[in-house]
Amino acid sequence: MKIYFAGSIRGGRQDAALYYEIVQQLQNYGEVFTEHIGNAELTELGEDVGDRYIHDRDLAWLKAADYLVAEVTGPSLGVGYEIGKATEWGKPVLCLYRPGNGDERRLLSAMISGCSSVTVQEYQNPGELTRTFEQFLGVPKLMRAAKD
Ligand code: 6K6
Repeated sequence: MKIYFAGSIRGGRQDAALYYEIVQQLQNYGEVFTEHIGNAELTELGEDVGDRYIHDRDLAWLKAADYLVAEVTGPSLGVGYEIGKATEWGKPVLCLYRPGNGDERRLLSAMISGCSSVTVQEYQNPGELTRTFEQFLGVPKLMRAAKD
C-alpha cells in the first residue's frame, strides 16, 4: 500500500515535528512516498532541485499512491492543490485538522470541509489518530503479515 503524505512546506514549517510523528505512524500501514515532509531540517527554502522537477515528481508520486493523507491545519497552496488533484483522480483523501480553541480557534477552508470526497478528522495530537488510520487505511502491515 502506498501513501502520499502532504504537509505544508512553503506555507510554513511550524508543524514539521508533528508531520514527522504522523509519518512515523503512517509507515505502520504502508510505504510513505513523502517522508521528507516530516524532516525538521527542511526549511521553506527546501531542496535546490528546481520547482518544475518538484512539481512533476510529486504529482507522479501522488498518481501512484493509493491514499492521500494531508495535514491541513497550516494553510498551504501546495497541499490544497494536491488534495484537488487526488479527488479528481478518485483517490481516498484523509485531511487531519487541529481546530485550536479559544482565541486560537481556526477555521478550515470550505473548499476542504465542504468537499464530499474528502474525510476530515479533527484532532489535537497525533497519538489520537490510531483509530482514524485503522478506519481509513485498514490494518497495520504487521497484522496483515501475521494473517498471511
Ligand atoms: C523540500 C523541503 C522544503 O522544500 C523542499 C522542496 N520543495 C518541495 N519538496 C517536496 N514536495 C514539495 C515541495 N514543495 C511543495 N511540495 C509539495 O507540496 C509537498 O508534497 C507538500 O505536500 C506540498 C507543500 O506545498 P507548499 O505550498 O506548502 O510548499
